[in-house]
Amino acid sequence: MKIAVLGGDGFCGWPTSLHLSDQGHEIHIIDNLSRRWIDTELGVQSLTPMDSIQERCRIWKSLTGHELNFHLLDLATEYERLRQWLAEHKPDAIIHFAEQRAAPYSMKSDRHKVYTVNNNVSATHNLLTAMVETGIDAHLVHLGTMGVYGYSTIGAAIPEGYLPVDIETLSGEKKQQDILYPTRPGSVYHMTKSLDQILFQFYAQNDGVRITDLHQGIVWGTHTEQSRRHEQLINRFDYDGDYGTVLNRFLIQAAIDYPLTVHGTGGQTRAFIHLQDSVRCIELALSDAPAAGDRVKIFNQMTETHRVRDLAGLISQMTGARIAYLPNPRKEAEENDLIVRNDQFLSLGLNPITLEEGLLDEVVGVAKRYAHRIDRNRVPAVSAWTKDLASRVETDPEGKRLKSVS
Ligand code: NAD
Ligand code: USQ
Repeated sequence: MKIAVLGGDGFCGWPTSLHLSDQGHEIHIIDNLSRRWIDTELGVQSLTPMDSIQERCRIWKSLTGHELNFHLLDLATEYERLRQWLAEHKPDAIIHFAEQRAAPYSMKSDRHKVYTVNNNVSATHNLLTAMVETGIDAHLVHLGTMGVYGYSTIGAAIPEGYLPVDIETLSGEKKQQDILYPTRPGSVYHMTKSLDQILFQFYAQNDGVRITDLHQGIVWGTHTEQSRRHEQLINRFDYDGDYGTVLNRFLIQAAIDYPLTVHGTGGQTRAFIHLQDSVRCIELALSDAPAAGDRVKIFNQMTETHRVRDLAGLISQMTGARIAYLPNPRKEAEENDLIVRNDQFLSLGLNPITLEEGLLDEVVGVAKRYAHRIDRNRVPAVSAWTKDLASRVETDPEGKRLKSVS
């Protein structure tokens, strides 16, 4: 297949491009490199030294003979170029990773809120309307988030996208209808993914665009089978307070003897998936495309759920790291249960990699190797969800909070 990977320079997009290229697909990476600019804005860098996208593509070609084509294009602001690109290249499938994906970054200031909404919603809408306008028949696979559901299950499992509801008609009859699971985003970033869902519903119904939306949990790990093949193919790894996600953050914190930064009681339960499974799920989703006129196919792309404090406990046991319970900069439930259905990927043959010490060790190993690249001042999560919470943010978990380290 000819596959366009939008956002293919990012943490999930790069290993997905390698994985699909390895299988013989023709890959076109489209990216505006905004994530690299955001690193500059925040004064941070990936824990792992990332080469330019052009250099990474060159290394892959010299190792495998497979071409990775890179196109510098902003999906949100360069609509005409996007439409022309689609008309010229006519991909069979499009994988859409190209959004601003950090909840803390999206809540930093009004400017960051505006940027995140403009970027994410325009990127998705530009893509959909350009697909219709050019008449290409590509299968669109979008990376959404578990966070569109919120994280409370009221004791029932979260279904894969749709909730069957009984509606009583005027004549008193009960009619069943599937509706999109009620959305309850917890940040401006998560809100953009909820808006994406409505865009997808409309274009699938109105224009027969074939769409799969993957509601993904938190991705952890750093290597995949392909990225291990050469040190210059190494993946991005974010550890800072805005872009670092919880499990990967705890692992690097343990590696540099920084207290594990648990927000609040750590009673938040979240869904997780290893990066290797994430790329495999995308391959499986590509092989199971909906037909024109079908409703959007929604998969829950996660393999297990964990409570934040249990993860901290596990890593502390493994490494001897101290745990700091910090005031939570986010507005979120202190404690929640989370039960999630993921039957569709299991039935397509996904054999989940679960949290094992071996794999956790591997990330700690990567962190130790590149520890000299870590700026400890960039570890605290300082982006607060409200002005009130901002006044309680802990900027120095290493110093001030040592009292509350257990
Ligand atoms: P990332 O920030 O590492 O990568 C996103 C890429 O998209 C970057 O290379 C960026 O430059 C590019 N991009 C952003 N806006 C663009 C635009 N307007 N035009 C062109 N390129 C643009 O993020 P990631 O961790 O790889 O996440 C990829 C997708 O998966 C996101 O949509 C995210 O919401 C979703 N997701 C990620 C996780 C996770 O834990 N990382 C979990 C669930 C879902
Ligand atoms: N947390 C801590 N300590 C930290 C960092 C986070 O306790 O140092 C807590 C947060 O308060 C939150 C939980 O861990 O309760 C998860 O935070 P996160 O930053 O790992 O994940 P989140 O903000 O939800 O976002 C990440 C990705 C996003 C993706 C989402 C999937 O950045 O792109 O959509 O995970 S999900 O969480 O399933 O919605």
